[in-house]
Amino acid sequence: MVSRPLKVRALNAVPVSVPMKRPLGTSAQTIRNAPLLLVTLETEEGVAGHSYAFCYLEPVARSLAPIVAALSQHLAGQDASPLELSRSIARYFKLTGLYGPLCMIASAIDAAAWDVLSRSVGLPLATVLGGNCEPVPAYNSNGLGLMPAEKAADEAEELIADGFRGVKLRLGRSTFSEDLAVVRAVRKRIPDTVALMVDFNQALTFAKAMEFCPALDDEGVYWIEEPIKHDDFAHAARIADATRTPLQLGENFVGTGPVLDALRIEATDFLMFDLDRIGGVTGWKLASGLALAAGREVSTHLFPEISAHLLAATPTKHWLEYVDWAEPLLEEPLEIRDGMAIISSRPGNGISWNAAAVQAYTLN
Ligand code: SMN
Ligand code: MG
Repeated sequence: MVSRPLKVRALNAVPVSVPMKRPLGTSAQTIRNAPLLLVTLETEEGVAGHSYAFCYLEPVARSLAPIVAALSQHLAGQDASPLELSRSIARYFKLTGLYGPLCMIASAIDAAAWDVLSRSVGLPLATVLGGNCEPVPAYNSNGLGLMPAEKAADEAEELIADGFRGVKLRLGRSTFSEDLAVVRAVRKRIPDTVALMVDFNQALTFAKAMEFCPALDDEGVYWIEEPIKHDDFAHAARIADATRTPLQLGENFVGTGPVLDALRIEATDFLMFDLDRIGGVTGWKLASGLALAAGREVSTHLFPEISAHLLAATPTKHWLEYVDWAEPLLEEPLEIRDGMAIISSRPGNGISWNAAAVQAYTLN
C-alpha cells in the first residue's frame, strides 16, 4: 500500500516520428508523419508513468527532448504529485511563459504523474479520477483530409467499416462550393446514423464563416469545428448565433482561462479539450468542471488512449476523437468495439511503449 507521493528519479523524453496510414490534409498543412515526444516519469520507488506530446512538426519534437532533460534535473527528488510538479514547472517557466510546446511538455509530465499515481494504486486512470470504465463513443478522425469528393466518400466508407458511428471531414478548400460538394458526397455515402463532423482548422474569415456555416445547416453536419481563428471568441459567438449546426471549439485552448472566456460570451455550443494544451489531466479536471457548470458537452482532441480515461470521468462526456497514430508504438492499443472505445482495466492511463517499436521510430 502506498502511503505518500512517490519521488521523481528522472524524466525521459524520446522524439519519434511514426508514418500515418492516412495522411491528414488540413487547410493549414498536410501531415504525413506523427511527430511525438514520448515522456516517461521514473520514480525512486520503481513505478514509471508514461504519456506523450503530439508535436505537429518533427523539429519541435526534437527540440523538446533537451528541455525535458533540463526539467529532469530540476525535478529530481521532488514528490511526483501532479500538484507539486505543476507548481515547480510553472516556477521554472515563469519568465518564458507556459505556452505552445512548453505547455505541451508540462501537460505531458502532468499526465505521466497521474499515470504513476494510477499504477501505484493499481487502478485505471478513469477509476482514480472518479469515473467508470464504461465504453465511450468514438468517431474515426483518421484521414478525410482535403481530397476530391468521390475519394473522400470512399475513404469515409472505409473509416466506418469497423463500426465507428462518426467521422470527421476537413474543410477549407479554396471555394466553398468545393467543400459543399465533398460534404454532400460523403453524407450520401454513409448511413444517416453516422455523425459527420467537419473541421475548418481556422480557415475562414468572419465574413466567410457567417456565409458558409449557416449554409451547412441542412447538410446533415453534426458539428462545425474551428471555422475562424481559434481565439476570436467574439466573432465565434456571432457565428454560433447565426448557425443551427452546433459549433465546436477548444483544441487550441491553453489552460482553463480560454474555457472561461469562451463560455462567458457563448462562443461555442460544444467543447473539445486537448490533453497537452488544457494542462494535462489536472487541467482537464478543472476544464470539465467549467463545462459542467455551463452545461456544455465535452469531447476529446487526439491522445485517444489517455483521453478515453478522461472522457469516462467527464460529467458531460460526448465523443472521443480516435486516431491510430501512436498505435504502432503501443504494447496494447486502444480497443474499439462497435464504435465504442473500451477502457482497459489495466492500472494506469493505457500507455505502455513497445521498446523495439520506439527504437525503430526514434528521430536521430
Ligand atoms: C487536427 C489534429 C491534428 C493535427 C492537425 C489537425 C484537427 C483535429 O484539428 O481536430 O483532429
Ligand atoms: Mg480540429
